[in-house]
Amino acid sequence: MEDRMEAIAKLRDAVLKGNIGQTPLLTRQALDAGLEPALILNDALISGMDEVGELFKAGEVYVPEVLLSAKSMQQAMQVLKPSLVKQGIKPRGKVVVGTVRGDLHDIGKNLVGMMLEGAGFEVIDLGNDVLPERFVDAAVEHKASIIGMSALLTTTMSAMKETIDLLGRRRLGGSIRTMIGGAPVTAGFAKEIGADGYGNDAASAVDIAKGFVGQ
Ligand code: B1M
Repeated sequence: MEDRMEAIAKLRDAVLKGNIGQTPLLTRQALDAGLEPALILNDALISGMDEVGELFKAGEVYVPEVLLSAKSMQQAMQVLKPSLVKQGIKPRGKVVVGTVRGDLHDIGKNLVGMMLEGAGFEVIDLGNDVLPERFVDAAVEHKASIIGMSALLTTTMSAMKETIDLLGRRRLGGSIRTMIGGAPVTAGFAKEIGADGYGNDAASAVDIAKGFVGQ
């Protein structure tokens, strides 16, 4: 029992420290020691990323540290995923993310995507310069319940409204929720264009997505 707890604590700590070299190894060891894949996912990986999110929100760690933690979690997931699939463990929800039309900035969007994955969501990343139609079509195709849009230019923010309007015209506004973010985006703008959520950082994006799926 103590060994199991120690294996989980070590892995959680490696995620927290963004130790990319260690997390796949520790995940393999935990699986080989017979630990449940769901326990490894929830108590080590997601729990570690949750804490990183809290530290980020509190201003105690910064973007580079969060990126390292997210990367270390992704590496661990490569090892863990086959076992999760075998056990039929489903993701928390599906989120389509992208940077809007005309906008090539993707660092913040990538961070949001990684944090969402870290929180147990399946993320369909459409990249940057994404047309409103593509956001909506991808959400329908992948049966995603959330569209997350990022914009870094004041001139591209209007594409967020176009996506939300398109969802409305296709009568999908009730089943697909929208959240938006990016440096020039504000809560007021989100309200004005009818977005369901606004995140001022990647950790809040995770909180909003959890709220959407009722967790
Ligand atoms: Co550009 N750029 N850029 N740029 N760039 C800005 C945004 C700018 C503010 C710089 C400035 O002038 N001070 C300015 C915009 C001005 C404006 O619109 N008012 C600007 C400009 C003008 C331009 C060009 C037009 C420059 C030119 O060519 N003349 C051009 C546009 C190209 C295009 O997109 N069509 C351009 C190009 C570039 C680079 C390619 C060189 C590069 C991007 C590289 C890349 O992304 N792969 C770049 C960069 C790096 C920046 C700055 C310096 C940094 C942006 C960044 O990555 N921040 C930026 C100045 C700045 O912001 N200080 C600037 C770090 C990132 C983690 O933060 O994306 O805000 P951010 O994400 C945060 C939150 O906002 C939130 O979570 C993240 C983590 O906390 N968040 C979400 C983001 N998306 C979210 C989604 C959510 C929820 C939360 O829900 C879905």
